[in-house]
Amino acid sequence: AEIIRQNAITVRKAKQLIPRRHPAAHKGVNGHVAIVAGSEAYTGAAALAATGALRAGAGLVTLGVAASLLNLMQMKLTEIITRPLPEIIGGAIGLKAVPYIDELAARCDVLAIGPGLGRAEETMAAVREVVRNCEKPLVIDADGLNALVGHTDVLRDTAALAVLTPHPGEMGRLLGLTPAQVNQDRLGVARQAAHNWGAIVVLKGAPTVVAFPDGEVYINTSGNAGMATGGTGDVLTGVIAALIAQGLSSHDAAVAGVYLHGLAGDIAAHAGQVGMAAGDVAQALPAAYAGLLE
Ligand code: NPW
Ligand code: AMP
Ligand code: MG
Repeated sequence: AEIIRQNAITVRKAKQLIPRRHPAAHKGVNGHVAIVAGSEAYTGAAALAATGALRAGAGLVTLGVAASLLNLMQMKLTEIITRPLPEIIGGAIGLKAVPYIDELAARCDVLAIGPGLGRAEETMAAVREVVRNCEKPLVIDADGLNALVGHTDVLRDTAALAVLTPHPGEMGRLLGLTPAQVNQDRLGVARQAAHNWGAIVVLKGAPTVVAFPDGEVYINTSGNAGMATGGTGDVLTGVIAALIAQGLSSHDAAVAGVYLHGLAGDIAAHAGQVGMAAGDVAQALPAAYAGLLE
């Protein structure tokens, strides 16, 4: 059997990678994250992804969201810029949203797409079209990944390098495996998928594995079971996008992002693992980031 060289993502590694802020920085140099997320049932996913990006240091964050949800998101999110997108039904975006998202991505440094979008047929088609058209770094999560089931060829067709952040359920859907089968060989499964798709694969769980198309793999060492609660993955999507916006390569942003997110979870867990909420993880991000600058 092939011996796989695994790298641990240690605090030392994360400290090496985390972007330092220039004393004369302005919001422009800290990058602009575009997020396309949310639907009627899942406004929280959009809010958490946007907040994750903000709290991981993005200079600006613009959230594209179905027009009927715009006012609600404006009330929830003070610092986030909002853009209304054409929708089909139930706050789900449709194909008419594609040109608006393309234009948003063109004006931003990175596009994160997927949390809470829902699984309507036309929404899934719209996501695939956006991925095909995109020329900026991508972070694809949740229903953005569900849109790729049976269509992973779009990852080969696009000019964009994508970071995919599946949990074992989403990974299983993409590969025709059960979550248990994915978990039996997390390293091997993530590594093979990254190679086949030409994308960076962040296979979430305990522990999270990060795999690259060339076969390189990392295993995260931060995080805890308090993070096993709805919405923590949506926060991670924003975190990785924010690090790309601040100038890291998608490679380094994936590695440093999973550590930073887990460390924020560890800080939040000081108040107790049971009953921790995803918003607590987002709230702990500045302290986690500061810890990595020491
Ligand atoms: P089970 O339950 O054990 O059989 P889904 P989702 C499996 C949004 N959210 N190890 C799990 O297995 C998201 O962004 C919105 C093993 C089950 O089969 C999405 O858009 C929130 N198995 C949407 O909801 C907060 C694991 O995966 C399946 C596993 C649906 O996303 C919540 C469940 O996955 C949420 O983030 C593991 N570690 N992890 C909001 N407030 O707006 C997962 N599975 O069906 O993709 O459902 O992840 O809830
Ligand atoms: P999602 O299922 O998309 O909401 O993502 C869940 C997030 O929480 C991922 O970043 C997981 O790695 C993390 N997480 C969930 N359970 C654990 C655990 N037991 N230990 C460490 N991290 C976890
Ligand atoms: Mg998720």
